[in-house]
Amino acid sequence: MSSAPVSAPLVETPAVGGPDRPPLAKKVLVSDHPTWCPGCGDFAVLSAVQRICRDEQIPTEKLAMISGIGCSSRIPYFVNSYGGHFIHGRSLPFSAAISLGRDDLHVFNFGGDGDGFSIGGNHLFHAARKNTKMTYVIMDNSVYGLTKKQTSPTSPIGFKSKTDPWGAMEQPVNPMKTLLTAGATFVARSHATQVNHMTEMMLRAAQHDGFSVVEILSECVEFNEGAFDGANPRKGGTWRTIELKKNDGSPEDAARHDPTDELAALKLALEPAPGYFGVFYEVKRPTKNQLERDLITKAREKTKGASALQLLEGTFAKMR
Ligand SMILES: Cc1ncc(C[n+]2csc(CCOP(=O)(O)OP(=O)(O)O)c2C)c(N)n1
Ligand code: SF4
Ligand SMILES: [Mg+2]
Repeated sequence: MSSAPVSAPLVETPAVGGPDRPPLAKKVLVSDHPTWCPGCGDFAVLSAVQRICRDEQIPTEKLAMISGIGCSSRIPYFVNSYGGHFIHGRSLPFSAAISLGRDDLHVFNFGGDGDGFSIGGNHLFHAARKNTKMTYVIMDNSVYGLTKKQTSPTSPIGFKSKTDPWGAMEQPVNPMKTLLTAGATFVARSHATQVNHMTEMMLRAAQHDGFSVVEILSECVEFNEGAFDGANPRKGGTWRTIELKKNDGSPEDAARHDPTDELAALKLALEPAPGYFGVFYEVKRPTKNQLERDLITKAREKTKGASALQLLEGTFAKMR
């Protein structure tokens, strides 16, 4: 899934599945014991991430699991890989630096609705437009879980919380609309109870060359119980998936969604809650990783492979 590294890793480890290393088993990706409340939707998200890393045989030393702060952001503790639990809302620029410096790594970024759309909202916008290669998994429970029930940017109007004891009054963020208009090149949505669908969306996101985002509705059983039952058929809800175009010329294909059509994606995003699930948008655009690689190559050609010291000395010489 990755392209040539900007800088080579310090230590080369044997290839998984090769003579010196067995195929990657899911248990190898497990680290520590998750500390979430029993029944929390985040368990299913963790399991799906470990499943795709196992299925894709991504060696643990090629994985970087980064997060902000929140219950959802605990994920890096539970995956055996490089990891970072960063400042609330600030994990995207941190992940971008890792991706640009070591683009042989698969960078996953995890966070909650508060981390992504509230304190980290500004970083989300710029990470999306820059198209730095990483996969951002937003575990949306429509509440601040870790800090024990405050209104979050995705809490619906009327949601009673410690910050809105009489019910939330403000218009919530529409995650799909926000991500599309910010310029993300892969935007998908899923539900933690729909395990196969969620795993498929995360896999597609991880295979995307660019900034990919999956919003996963992940129930906080402690502070927002039943919030996403409306999309859960086992709880009497309606599960509406996006059927993607097959380009097979059939009459029914006309009604299917073209994921490169931004306006069609926005139309789907505007559907009232619980809305649609699947791939809303998927396009190719040069990544910041590629643009920087090209720039470095051109600069090296121009300076005829001079070392950093020689360049510095040359600059000082011109200043004399
Ligand atoms: C700079 C800063 N501001 C506020 C906090 C307090 N805080 C910790 S987690 C959190 C919200 C978490 O909500 P969300 O991102 O939705 O994650 P969840 O716990 O719901 O998974 C807040 C406000 C903090 N740790 N750091
Ligand atoms: S408080 Fe909510 S989000 Fe946090 S671990 Fe418990 S159920 Fe999950
Ligand atoms: Mg939350």
